[in-house]
Amino acid sequence: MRSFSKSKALFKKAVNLMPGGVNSPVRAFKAVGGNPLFISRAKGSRIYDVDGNEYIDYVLSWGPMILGHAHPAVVGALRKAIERGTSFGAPTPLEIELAEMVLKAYPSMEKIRMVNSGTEATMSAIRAARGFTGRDKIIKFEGCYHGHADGLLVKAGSGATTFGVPDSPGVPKSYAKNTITLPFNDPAALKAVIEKDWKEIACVIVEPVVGNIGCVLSRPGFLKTLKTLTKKHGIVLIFDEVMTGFRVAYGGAQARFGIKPDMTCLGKVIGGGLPVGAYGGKREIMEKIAPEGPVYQAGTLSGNPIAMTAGIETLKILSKKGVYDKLEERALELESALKDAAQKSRTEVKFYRAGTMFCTYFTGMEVVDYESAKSSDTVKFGKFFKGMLERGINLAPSQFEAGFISMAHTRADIAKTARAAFEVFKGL
Ligand code: HOZ
Repeated sequence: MRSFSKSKALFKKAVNLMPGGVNSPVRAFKAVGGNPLFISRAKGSRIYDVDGNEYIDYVLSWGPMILGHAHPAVVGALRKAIERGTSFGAPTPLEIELAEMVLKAYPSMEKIRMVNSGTEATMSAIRAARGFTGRDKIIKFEGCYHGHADGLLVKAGSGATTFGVPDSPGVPKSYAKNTITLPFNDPAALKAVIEKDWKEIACVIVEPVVGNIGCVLSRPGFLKTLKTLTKKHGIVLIFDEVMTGFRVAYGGAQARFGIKPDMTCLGKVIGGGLPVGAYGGKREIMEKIAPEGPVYQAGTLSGNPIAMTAGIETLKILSKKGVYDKLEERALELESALKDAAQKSRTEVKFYRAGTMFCTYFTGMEVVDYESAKSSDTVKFGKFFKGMLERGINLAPSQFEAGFISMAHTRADIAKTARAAFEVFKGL
């Protein structure tokens, strides 16, 4: 049995200092029971808690650490960058370097603005879309989570669903009324609303793979319909690729599925583990942003040189030939191994994957939207989570989050994970 006594003692202190003892709700173990692990360090595919326990990590800081933790090239570049100063509040060549790398990988983006988080990216992109179209309403899909800005916490996934508050108190009704929510993967519902109300609709924002209710893939044709309808009615199509960007392919979901949105939001991987977000898109939309245009958006630390450095070094490695083939191969190994473990243990699970994002649901239903994701037996998930943790496998402490694989995950890691899953499945 592993000891968690130091984590427990720290959590006891933390709950008196921070709401729920954490600085972001999804970190708490509320949905699975117990208290969060306090982490002391991480390297490659491994993460270590303050009690000295080692885990194979599939959380990867909720996605950014695609190279694995503390990659030597990133750490080395960061050391040098810190020596030169940590923030200037003025332009640096690093911003240009990262912007060029991103725009080259995402041809749908002609201009980009760096911000500090995914929340900032989506909030600002929506403001730009509203400023550009002169319309107020937005469409989002049930279970998609686009950060915690007012107006987006409506039928939101991630921690909002995990903790049963998809519609957060504190969001004025007057904000929420401008957010239309529709089921994901339902082209008829989308068509009906857009055909009727398009004159009022500024944008549709979507996670092209819904990573905030696990890992929900779009049905064939759904994203294409989205593109056709938005284009026809002058509605801005925003892909929230905070999770999928540089993750499901170097060019993100838009490259993987061959759909060009009008705007894209990024975060996670482009910061290489530091706080970064970005939004961008068509020139005529981005030209509305201050100081070029009247739509205001700003940030003291935006384009921070340390964060830019981590992003640049990460993308340099990811852009090398064969990296995504290797990632895909490893992810497929995990998929086959977990499906095999489920079959051999006669456990009813559904496993979904897009590149190196994945989720295991305990349901007999195909998971295609918010409602079907919620059909998963979360009590079983909690037992699965705990059993895996006891065996040294760190998964997200919620059914409604994606798992991630990094370049540092080895065949041996996958094999160990599958053995643990078999044992846990058998005991469920
Ligand atoms: N948005 C991520 C979860 N799906 C992680 C950030 C957080 O909420 O802590």
